[in-house]
Amino acid sequence: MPFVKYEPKGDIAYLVIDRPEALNALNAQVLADLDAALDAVDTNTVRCLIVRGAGDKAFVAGADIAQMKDLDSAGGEAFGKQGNDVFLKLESFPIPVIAAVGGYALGGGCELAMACDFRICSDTAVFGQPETGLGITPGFGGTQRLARLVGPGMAKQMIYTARNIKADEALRIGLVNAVYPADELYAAAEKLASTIAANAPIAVRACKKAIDDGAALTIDEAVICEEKAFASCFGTADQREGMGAFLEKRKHEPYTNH
Ligand code: DAK
Repeated sequence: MPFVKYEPKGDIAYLVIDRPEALNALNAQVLADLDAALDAVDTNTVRCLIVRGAGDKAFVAGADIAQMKDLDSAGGEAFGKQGNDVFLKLESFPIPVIAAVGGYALGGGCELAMACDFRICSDTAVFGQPETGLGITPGFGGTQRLARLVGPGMAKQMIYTARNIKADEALRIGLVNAVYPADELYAAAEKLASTIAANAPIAVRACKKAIDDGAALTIDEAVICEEKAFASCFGTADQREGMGAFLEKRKHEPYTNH
C-alpha cells in the first residue's frame, strides 16, 4: 500500500501522507510515493490540492530518523536530493497546493508544508526545525524556504535553537495564514480550496507562476513575468465570460479551464 493517498473530491483533491504509526515520517518510500501521487493528479479536473497527514497527531514529524541514522555522507546527499527533487516538484506544481497542518510539522514536515503555496493549521499544530539538535542541518530546503517565508533572523533563531513553536507563534511570524480548531481544519481547507477552484483556473495558475518566477528577480524583470501572465489570459473563454458577466451585471458561468 502506498504511503501517500491521492483522494480526488470533485475539482479539489487531497494528498494524504499516510504513515501514522511513525507520525507520517518521511522515508525514501514515502518520498517516492509522494512523487508518484503528484504524477497521478489530473490537473485538467483538479484545480487545488490539499496536503495533509493521516491521523490526528501529526502532519509529518520529520524525515525518518531511523532510516537516516546510519547513512554516510553519500547516502545523506542522495536522500537530500530525493527530498529536494520531490519538494521542488510540489512547489512548482501547476495548480495551487494548500498545506493543512494538523499537529506536528517538524523538520522535513515543516519543509514539506513550506513547499506548498501556503499553510493553514490546527490550534494543536507544532512547527520546528529540530535538526541541529540531532547533529545535522535541515535537508529538504528548510534553511532556504524558512528564511524566505519568515525572514532570515527568525529562521536563524528557529534553526540554531531547534526550538519548536506552536500555532499562535507560527501565525504571528507569518509561517501560517490561519489557525483553526483542530476539528474544523480540514473543512476550512476544503472551503479555501473550493473558493480557489471556483476562480478561473488559467488565471489562478498564471498568478502562481508569476509570483513564484518573479520572486527571484528584480522588480523590473519581475513585472515582465506579470505582463506575460496577464497576456496569457486574454482570448480565453474564461476571460471573456468573466468580463462579459460583469458588464452584463450577471454572475459568471462556472469557469471551464479554457
Ligand atoms: N522519524 C522516525 N520515526 C518517528 C519520527 C521521525 N522523525 N517521529 C516520530 N516517529 C515515531 C516514533 O519513533 C514512534 O515510533 P514507535 O516507537 O511507536 O515505533 C512513533 O513515531 C510515535 O512517536 P512518539 O512515541 O515519539 O510520539 P510522542 O507523542 O511521544 O512524540 C514527537 C511526538 C513528534 C514530539 C516525537 O515523536 C518526536 O520528537 N519526533 C521526532 C521529531 C523530529 O526530530 N523531527 C525532525 C526529524 S529530522 C537531510 C535530509 C532531511 C533532513 C535533514 C537532512 N539531508 C539529506 C542532509 C530532515 C531532517 C528531519 O526531518
